[in-house]
Amino acid sequence: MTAGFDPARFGCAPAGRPLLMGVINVTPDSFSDGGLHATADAAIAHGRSLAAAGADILDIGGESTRPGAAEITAAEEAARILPVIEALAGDGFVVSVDTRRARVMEAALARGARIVNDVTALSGDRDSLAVVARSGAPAILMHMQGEPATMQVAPRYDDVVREVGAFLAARVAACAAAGIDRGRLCVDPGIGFGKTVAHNLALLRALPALCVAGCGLLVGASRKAFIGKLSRGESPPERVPGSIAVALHAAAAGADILRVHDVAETRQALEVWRALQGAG
Ligand code: HH2
Repeated sequence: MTAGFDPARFGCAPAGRPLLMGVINVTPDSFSDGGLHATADAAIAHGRSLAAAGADILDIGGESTRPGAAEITAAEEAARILPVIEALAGDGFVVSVDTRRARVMEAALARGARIVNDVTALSGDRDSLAVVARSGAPAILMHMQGEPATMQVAPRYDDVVREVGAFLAARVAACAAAGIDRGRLCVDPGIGFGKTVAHNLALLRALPALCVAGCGLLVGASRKAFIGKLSRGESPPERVPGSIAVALHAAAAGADILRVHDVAETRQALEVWRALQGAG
């Protein structure tokens, strides 16, 4: 765990291992599970099963950010996720909303979401900083190069670790200037968002260098394409073992939150890893 991270600020009890954020995509087209939980009822059932499997946080998104994904309207996004957020928050689970739109953040927080997860690090909508500042909610700031529609066409950096680290530090400073203190922020290198396999590996090897003082660190590598590229070209549901390898690596490097699709499998691996560390 990083020095600045307090699970209580994110509504969670200390776990002695990274917190697990279970992914719920209420979308027809997500890369990993597109269409599987596209109705509210299916998404709510999936959220309950992730919580039963040991998720600490349920991350609910209504817009796919997979490479090449088409944008949808805020109204469409809200219609997909709000009933799901209301039901799962009503059950007492800690819910985060995965959105880049301030209007959707505001509506989600009003329906019981407690955390804002933004792949644009609160830079994609000019009202996001104010909405998060006013709400008092914690937020996750992720790095992305470009836009989902084109980000994987030709990602380019001179020094990916330095550039992603500088971006995250700058966004934390922008949050501080807007009245959002570091203790309620997590930074995230944005694995797969405008990055080649080599960029993803460089970032994962340098996780401690990407931390921003006073903030937590989140890693989301679950089922992503680079895992198949490093192995035998497996499809997203076949990338669970590789995802667990990244999760254990990130845990050892001090990650505070892991965003994963396969909660039961990751949790079992983490509990055994933790016992082997002598913390068990
Ligand atoms: N990855 C995805 C979406 N949101 N948020 C954070 N903070 N970090 C991530 O790495 C991250 C994220 C992409 O995964 P998924 O939600 O499964 O796919 P899609 O965007 O196609 O719905």
